[in-house]
Amino acid sequence: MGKMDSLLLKSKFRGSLLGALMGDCLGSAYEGDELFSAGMKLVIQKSFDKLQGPHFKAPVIQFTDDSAMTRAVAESLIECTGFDQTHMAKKFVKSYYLEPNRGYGAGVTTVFHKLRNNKFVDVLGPAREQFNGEGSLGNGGAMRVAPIALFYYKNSELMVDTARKQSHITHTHKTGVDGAILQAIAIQQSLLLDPKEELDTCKFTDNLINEMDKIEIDEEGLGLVDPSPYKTQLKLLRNLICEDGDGPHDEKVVHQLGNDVSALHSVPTAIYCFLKAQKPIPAIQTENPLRRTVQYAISLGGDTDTIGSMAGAIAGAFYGEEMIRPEILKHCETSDKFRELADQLFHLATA
Ligand code: F2R
Ligand code: MG
Ligand code: MG
Repeated sequence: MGKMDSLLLKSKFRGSLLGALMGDCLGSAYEGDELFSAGMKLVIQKSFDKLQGPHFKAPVIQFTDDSAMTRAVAESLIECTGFDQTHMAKKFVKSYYLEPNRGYGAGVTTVFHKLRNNKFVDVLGPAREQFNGEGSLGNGGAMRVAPIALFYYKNSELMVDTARKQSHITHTHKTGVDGAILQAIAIQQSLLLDPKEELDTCKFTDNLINEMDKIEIDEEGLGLVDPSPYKTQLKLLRNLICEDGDGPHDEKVVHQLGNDVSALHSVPTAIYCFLKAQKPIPAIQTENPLRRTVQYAISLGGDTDTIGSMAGAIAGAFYGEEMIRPEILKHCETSDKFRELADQLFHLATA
């Protein structure tokens, strides 16, 4: 694609943040449940249909930690006109103490307490101490990374470096950090593609594999059993996407890619959901590929809000805001704020 039309790019910025919000809000009710039965998938289908219906006056669905932290990342980038690790750490802590009941990870709250107690003198120490010094391998660094992918979309090196540094505030385990980097690269790739052209899912995956090849280097000599676990997962993903017919059963997808709270077993799953939803999925009745992405992600069970949010961020960056149904979005808390943040990021990133 040549130089992208500015209106399309603006719509893609909005699509990515609103897609992330939508996945989080709609997935939150199901978080922690097993992979769903056919009956439960029908319940989810009906729930989405109802939300999309014109006259449904349901209460607005609240967002969780995924969106609270995404908002904090976006606000910090905007207020500092770029990345400032201490500023972002303060944003996370402030956001947490204002609304501690947003369903934060059990471990990450310890980081917030320690950061507040050390008055941000040591911004990276608390995260390093997590899980007996192993660091968190949770998907918290990945679930909030969309604003960084957007802000630095023109400079891949800076984007990767910033995705890494923002993770380090709470997550230091290599797979927690590399998951955030992979999610950022997937959003950037989607942002730069033309949604009017058919997406080459194999090429999309191969590009991710090539990028992770540069990232997954065991620089610290950790002697890992699998030194490139994301490449391994992405190769599994590629095989799943290429299966004939209606594709693999959901059980196989969950078994191979995972659906849990670890970054390694959720980021590739979110990417798979986006790629799979390029085509109709028999159990999911909608013509809208963005809704299909989010609904499919949630139907896999497990960490539904986070996988839904990450898949929504990638899909929204590809399709743009036009593919997000306003009837659904009006049921998601603070969507106006997320649109405003996307516009501010767009202006800064394209200035
Ligand atoms: N916390 C949740 N869901 C729990 C239920 C919420 C419920 N609906 C409610 O409202 O109360 N979801 C959120 O947490 C995930 C992101 O977590 P994050 O930010 O990565 O946090 P943390 O605590 O660092 O890691 C999460 C868990 O992963 C396990 N873990 C991490 N590193 C580990 C290690 N090195 N060894 C062993 N276990 C490790 C721990 O169980 C952590 O608590 C998202 O799903 C978000 O939606
Ligand atoms: Mg959550
Ligand atoms: Mg979650």
